[in-house]
Amino acid sequence: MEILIGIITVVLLLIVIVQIGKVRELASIVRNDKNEQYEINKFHSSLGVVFMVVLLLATIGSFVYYTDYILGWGVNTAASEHGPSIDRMFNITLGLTGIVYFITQFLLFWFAWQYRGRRGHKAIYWSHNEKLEMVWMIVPAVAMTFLVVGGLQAWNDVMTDVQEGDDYMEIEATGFQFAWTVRYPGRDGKFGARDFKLITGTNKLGQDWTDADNIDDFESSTIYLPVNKKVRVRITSRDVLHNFYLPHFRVKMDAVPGMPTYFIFTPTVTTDSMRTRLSEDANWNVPDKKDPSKKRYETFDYVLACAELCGKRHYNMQMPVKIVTQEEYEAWYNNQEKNSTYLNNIRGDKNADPFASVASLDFEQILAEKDIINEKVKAIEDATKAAKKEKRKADYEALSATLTKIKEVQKKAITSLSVAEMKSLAQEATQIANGSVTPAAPVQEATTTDEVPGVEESIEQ
Ligand SMILES: [Cu+2]
Repeated sequence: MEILIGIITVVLLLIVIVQIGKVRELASIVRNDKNEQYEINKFHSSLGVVFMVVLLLATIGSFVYYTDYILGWGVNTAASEHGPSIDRMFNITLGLTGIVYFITQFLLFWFAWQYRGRRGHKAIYWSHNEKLEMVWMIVPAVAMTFLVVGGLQAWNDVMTDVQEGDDYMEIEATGFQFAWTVRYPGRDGKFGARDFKLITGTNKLGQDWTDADNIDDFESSTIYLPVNKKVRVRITSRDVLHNFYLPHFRVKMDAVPGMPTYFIFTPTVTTDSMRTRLSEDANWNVPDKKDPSKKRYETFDYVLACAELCGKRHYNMQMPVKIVTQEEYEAWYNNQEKNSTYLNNIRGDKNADPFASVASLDFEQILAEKDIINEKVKAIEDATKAAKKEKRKADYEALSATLTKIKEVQKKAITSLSVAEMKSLAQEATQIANGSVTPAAPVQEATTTDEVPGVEESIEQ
């Protein structure tokens, strides 16, 4: 309300000033007073110069004030491989348009002041000036060509699709009013087929359950990605236009219903490293508004947002993004497979499940074998930690070696699609774990085990 009153006051004041000016002008015409007109010209052109100075100072001031928020500057440098090329384009464009802005604004107001109507001055009539016209055509043409060609080059670099043999992973993001659904392809690396006609309350992506590739696909409410790994995002929409926007990675692509788009990028800064980077910035070293017990940088997360005005809760279309190390990613991934949309929502539903009659669904068995392997890994991990904590050096070394070995098995199990192979991997893991029961070195002291009986038990599993 106060703002409205303020605006109305300013508008009314301006009207009053304009009216007074008009009255003065009319009066001088009636009196046929030329001097009065020259005075008015001088006053107006001087006001213009004052306005110019204020405007240009305000431009510089706001630039300095917001430097910490400008993409590509300070802590806001891009966190992806292609990001710097986009930042460079932004900066070149900002620099060039900035220079043009200062020159043209200066000329605009300076001309109005320098060439105001004055006694004894008469305007020259110029029909045209070829030299001048060439200059103001060629200079912008060269500048524009430079910007467009540079932009096109950056665009082509960024938008080149993955080639055969590339090492990359794929996720799928579907926008709908008002959230994102992010799907991972599961251990087969393939997304199952979708059909919008199959969309229901339990099948929000319209996955076709007769396509076995869908069985291991799972959704996640946070995007997890390993650092330095190329990721191709399939972008789709279920209703209206949305836009898949990851500002920190300079990723931005429309999500169009009925027309899949994509974006390929490689995140280069983990969430943890980004937090460390932000901790060095004063703006981030303040208590977080939502959780004052923590600093702002401590609660930082990368974010996926929607950058297309898509409806009244458009602002709500956010999803946290975590960039983690390869090991952290695998640990996370290992726990996600059981969230397969098929296993959670469809399995056992007689009407919807085409595999209902298949008593031993391979995927379920594969996950069961995987659980055995994960259990063994966990036991060795715990034993290794305990040995480290109790400073049993020889035990620790032996267990570390075992851990490396068993983790290799675990790694193989992440992508295996065969029940038989998973069974043999589970056996292998069990053997490795059992083999580590006797510590390699005889340094083992009875007292140590007595103090921590749990350690030996967990090794023996
Ligand atoms: Cu949206």
